[in-house]
Amino acid sequence: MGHRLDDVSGPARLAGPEEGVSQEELALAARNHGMPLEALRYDVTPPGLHYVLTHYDIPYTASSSWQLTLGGRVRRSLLLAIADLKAYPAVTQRVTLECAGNGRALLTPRPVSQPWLVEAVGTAEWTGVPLRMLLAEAGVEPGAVDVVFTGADHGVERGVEQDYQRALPLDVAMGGEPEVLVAYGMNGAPLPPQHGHPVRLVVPGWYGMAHVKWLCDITVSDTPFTGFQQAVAYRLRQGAGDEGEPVTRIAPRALLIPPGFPDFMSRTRVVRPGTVALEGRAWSGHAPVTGVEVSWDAGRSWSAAHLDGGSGLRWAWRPWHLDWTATPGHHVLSARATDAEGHTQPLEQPWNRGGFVNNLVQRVPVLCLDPDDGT
Ligand SMILES: Nc1nc2c(c(=O)[nH]1)N[C@H]1C(S)=C(S)[C@@H](COP(=O)(O)O)O[C@H]1N2
Ligand SMILES: [Mo]
Repeated sequence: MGHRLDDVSGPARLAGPEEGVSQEELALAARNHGMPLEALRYDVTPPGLHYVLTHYDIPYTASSSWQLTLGGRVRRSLLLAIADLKAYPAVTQRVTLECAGNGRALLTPRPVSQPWLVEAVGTAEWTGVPLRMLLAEAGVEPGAVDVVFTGADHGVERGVEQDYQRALPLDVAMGGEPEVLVAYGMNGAPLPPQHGHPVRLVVPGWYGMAHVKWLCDITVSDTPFTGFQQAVAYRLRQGAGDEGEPVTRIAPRALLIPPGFPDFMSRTRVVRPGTVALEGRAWSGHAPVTGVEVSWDAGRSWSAAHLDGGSGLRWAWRPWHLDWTATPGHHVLSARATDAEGHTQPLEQPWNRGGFVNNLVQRVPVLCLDPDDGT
């Protein structure tokens, strides 16, 4: 096995019927941590609790010497230091970020990759320059179709050595709605190393893979980008040979703030009989969330929850709440979000080879204690 690298360019391997999570998956899970779900209580995820996903190593980067190049099909190339970026008007947006692989480890069969349950999410206030301003300054030439973003991290993935690179269609990059940011601030401070210090892309409403960290180059291209993370990874495939649809915007999801208190090993929630205030968050990258329903009988019946907060923060998760009267015994709680375009969450797993865009409704096992048992 000494010099073996993973197989070239196919989609992720599928785990066998009885195959548990391997030490390789555990190593990924330990590096790429999720947001503890109790942190759903915060409007903005506190530092260190936001999920992290990094394909290769976190590069060691200094903002003092950082330079961002912008070139390709433009009238004049730009070379931008952090101070140059800060000279543009700053825009701050509250954005909920979610990994496209969120929910993957719950799939059957399981695609072997970063084994997320449902915790690959977080919300931050990102500050930076609108990308369209930098592109306007450089002057996009006719014929441009894609804008390619390169991170400073480097690795090998399924046999392909690469810099982390992703592209956006020109209309999305120039769009203004959502405002794509070249961000240098997170929650009012410089970006931490794991979130892309000193500069990253932020694409509100799109899954995480589009938000390129440690951004060092922007290239406007007159041909569609076919790099690994665009053409091989992050596509919705049923069969290994399918071309597949690209992964883009975040499908709706609602999550519960875990009610009661947990059992250490099983993480089963424990509550006492009576009124339990159920609360959570919901978001969608397609359109604003218009409804959340809650079930306490494993999805057989649903009750409408109250949506809280205004609709002013379009790209951030929205709080919701509903009281539940808990009775002694075992229960399974679920929540389901629907957005203004009618997208909702399935009750059956939306399976694909990469385990992307799996917004199957969450199932939260709860044990309600029986006071007559002396507990
Ligand atoms: N340069 C670079 N950017 C990257 C990645 C990466 O590995 N390298 N991972 C992407 C993926 S898959 C996700 S989900 C988000 C995670 O962002 P976060 O770690 O700040 O939460 O970053 C994206 N940007
Ligand atoms: Mo991701």
